[in-house]
Amino acid sequence: MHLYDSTIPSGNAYKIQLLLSHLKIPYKTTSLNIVSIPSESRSAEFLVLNPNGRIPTIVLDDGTVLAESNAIMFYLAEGTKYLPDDKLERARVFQWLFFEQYSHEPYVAVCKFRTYWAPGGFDDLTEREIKKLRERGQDAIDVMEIHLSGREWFVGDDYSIADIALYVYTSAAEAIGFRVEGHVRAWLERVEKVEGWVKIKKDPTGKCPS
Ligand SMILES: N[C@@H](CCC(=O)N[C@@H](CS)C(=O)NCC(=O)O)C(=O)O
Repeated sequence: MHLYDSTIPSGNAYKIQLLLSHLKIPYKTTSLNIVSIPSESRSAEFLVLNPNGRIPTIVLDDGTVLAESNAIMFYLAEGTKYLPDDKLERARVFQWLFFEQYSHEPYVAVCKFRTYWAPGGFDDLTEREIKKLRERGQDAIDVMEIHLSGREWFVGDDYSIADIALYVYTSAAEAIGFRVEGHVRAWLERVEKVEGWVKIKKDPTGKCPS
């Protein structure tokens, strides 16, 4: 398997690196410079693989290409303990994967990228747009705090790809100014104790401290 990720530590790519580590599946990596203008993920060569021009993208040994971090996790987790068999529990995993992509990642991940790497940071946004990013990101983390009250994991009694999807950017949230409270904090610590957990890759630019 071949994983296309980025030279800077992408949370969306980290989802795949984390799951592959839990599953002990070996893979090769090509890291694209997504901070360059244009991003290397927009090269003609890469657009043949993923017309959406984004990482993570995987290429299986038979040449099959798959994009979108949560779809890749779903594919890799099928038949493993990281994706439940029960119909309702699977639907609940999807509930959190869609929540992550619609209500969390567009705000928390965007704030992370702009804080550390985007040329000009937040400069091209109005005060109102910055406020919206911060408020919506905080709302998502607050929803997680409520859900985790009295629960160890997002779905059922076990760690699943729903936890991985929500972990990657939430673990970076406090350092970029979001409020992270007790239940989320305890859950972040639980995730970091799961067998096979690995730290996100180091930032070669040195801008992101994690
Ligand atoms: N919904 C996509 C988002 C992927 C995404 O936004 N990837 C970013 C890095 S985290 C990227 O490739 N940016 C480069 C670009 O847009 O040119 C997923 O979950 O995989």
